[in-house]
Amino acid sequence: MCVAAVDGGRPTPRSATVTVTLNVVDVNDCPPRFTQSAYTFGTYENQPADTEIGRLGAVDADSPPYDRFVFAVVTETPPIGAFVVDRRSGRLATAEQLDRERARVHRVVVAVSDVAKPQLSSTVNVTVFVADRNDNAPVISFPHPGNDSVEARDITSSLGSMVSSRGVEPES
Ligand SMILES: [Ca+2]
Ligand SMILES: [Ca+2]
Ligand SMILES: [Ca+2]
Repeated sequence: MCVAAVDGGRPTPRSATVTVTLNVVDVNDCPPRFTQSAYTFGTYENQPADTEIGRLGAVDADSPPYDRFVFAVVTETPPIGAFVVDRRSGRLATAEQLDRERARVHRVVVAVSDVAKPQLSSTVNVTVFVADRNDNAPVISFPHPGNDSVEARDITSSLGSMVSSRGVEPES
C-alpha cells in the first residue's frame, strides 16, 4: 500500500510518499458452509449397517487453523438413529438396516462446525428415499374362513380335464 502526504504550502505544495505493508491477521469470522443448499439421496431397504448413503462437502473461507471443520447429525425424522456421518469426511452412512415399510423417507439435519472459538457452524437438510425390496410375504385375504379354496381347486381340475378331452376328441 502506498500512502502519500501533501502539505498545503504555496506556491508549490511539498509531498512525500511512504510504502506501508499491512499484515491482516485472520480471525475466525467465516462459518463452514455446505457445498450444496440441500442433499437428496436414495438407497435400498435391508442393507447392512454402514452402507454409504452419500457424501457431504463443506468449505470454510478462513485460513488455517480456522478453516478446519467437523460434521455431525443434529436431528432425524423419524428419530430412530438410523444415520451416522463421519466427522472428518462427511460420509453419510446407515447405522442400522432401513425398513421401507416403516419409513419411506428420512429427513436428516447435518451440521458442520469449525473447531475454533467462537465456534461457527451451518446446517443442511438431507433427504433419503428408501427403495423397496420384496421382503414381505403376500397375505391371503380371500377366500375367507369358510372356505372356498377346495371348491376353487375342483373347478380348475375339471376345466383342465375338459380342455384335454377336447384335445383328444376333435369332433366334439
Ligand atoms: Ca471458520
Ligand atoms: Ca421391509
Ligand atoms: Ca419391502
